[in-house]
Amino acid sequence: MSVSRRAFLALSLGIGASGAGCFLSKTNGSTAKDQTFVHPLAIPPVLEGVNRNERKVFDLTVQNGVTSFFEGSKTPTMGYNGTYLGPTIRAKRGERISFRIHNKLHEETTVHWHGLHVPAVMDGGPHQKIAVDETWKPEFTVDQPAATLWYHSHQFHRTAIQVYHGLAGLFYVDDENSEKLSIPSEYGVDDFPIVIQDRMFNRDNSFYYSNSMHDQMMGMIGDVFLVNGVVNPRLVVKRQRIRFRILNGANAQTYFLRFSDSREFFQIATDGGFLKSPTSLTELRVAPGERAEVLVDLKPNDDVVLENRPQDGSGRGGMMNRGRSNESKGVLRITGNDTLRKSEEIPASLSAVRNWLPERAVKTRRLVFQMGMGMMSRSGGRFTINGRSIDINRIDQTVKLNDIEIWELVNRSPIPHPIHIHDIQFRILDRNGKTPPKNEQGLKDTVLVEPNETVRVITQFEHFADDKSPYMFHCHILEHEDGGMMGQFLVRKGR
Ligand SMILES: [Cu+2]
Repeated sequence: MSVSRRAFLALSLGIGASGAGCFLSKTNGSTAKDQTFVHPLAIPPVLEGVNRNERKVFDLTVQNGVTSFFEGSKTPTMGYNGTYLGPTIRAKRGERISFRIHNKLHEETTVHWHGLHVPAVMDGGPHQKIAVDETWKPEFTVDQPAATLWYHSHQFHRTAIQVYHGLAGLFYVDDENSEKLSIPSEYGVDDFPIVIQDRMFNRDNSFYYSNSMHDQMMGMIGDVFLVNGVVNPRLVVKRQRIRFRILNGANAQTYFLRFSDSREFFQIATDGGFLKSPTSLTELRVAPGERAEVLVDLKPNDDVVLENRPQDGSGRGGMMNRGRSNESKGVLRITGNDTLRKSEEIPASLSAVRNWLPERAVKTRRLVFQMGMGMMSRSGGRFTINGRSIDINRIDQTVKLNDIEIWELVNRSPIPHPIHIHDIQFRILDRNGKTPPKNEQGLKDTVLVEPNETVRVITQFEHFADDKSPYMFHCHILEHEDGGMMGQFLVRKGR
């Protein structure tokens, strides 16, 4: 039995029923130093589509399941084609793909293609509901640069709980550039999907999910890390250089990732594809919904831990952190084999990255994100954009097809909000007037906006117009999204 497991059981005996102000801890404040990593990192299977009528067809079943995260434990979960999370969907730019998504849950769900540029009716937002026992058959052409994207539930008012229980998976887009770059690209060998989440558990090992005011306001933050659905994971590597495709799949927590020995690594891609060139980092901030691809080098017999170090100023400090320490916690242990196959040099240049000149923008929209500090209420409209909570029957913004626009994202609340815009990839123009860091100078679909920060992003709304079906824009802290911090925009053909 692991240290954390024993600590958990000891704690369980001393703690009453879960509820507001009382939460259970699997780790009892243990830090990276005394953590054990006993479970081999799981690699989600790649979903091989079937070629039919010049389309690649993918079958997904949304289902309930039971997952064992600890020895002998049973946690009720949800997954795609499995009990927790889903397979990695892989398609190449230019391919026509279609899905048969069957809902075997006991409740409605949707499947949103986060980061994919698709028609609004194919987007899988709250309007594309899949009733119990129904099958949704979206179809679209993949037409965007190679990127690590993902898919997840976007069920109205139920996104947080469904994603928390496991409804998320990765979606890789490949293109000619990604296939010819000399970077690690062997799936599960030197190119690893890394879906990071945090969860809390009840004494009976079910997920602890709280509707308390605190957890709805801060978002549901757990004390146990999962990587690809594995607790205390360990990865043994046989190559000198590895690529991590990191997805922050958390409901609410922004991660500050670094290696335990502070080694340098290189970010090569943002949400929407490759950066222009690799960017040296020792720490990576990745907010819920964001992705980052990084390269890191190992030496034979290396033993290093990927850690999360919560930061002051990340909105989790002071009275907001409910007694959590700011100490590092291990996320994933990485061990090098005693011999490592040598990798090729990292290319100096990765890709051209699309950009738009601010002078070409025909419109600037200002979106102000606020949250009430009083009693939280789903219906009370405490999470707002421009003073309004989501109304699923209201269109908040109407964009003209092919227009280049600047969206000014203003955070007037005490905690950071990762803002996600459907349909498009954007570039960050500036943060409070300053050029964003180099590793944010790529295509993005989600951007963290700090308290008192204004982030300007620029994009173009192309290809898909629809007079009736809107796309969503929202905070990717899923409790905030479900709580109303979401709006709808139409893309319409010009007069
Ligand atoms: Cu938020």
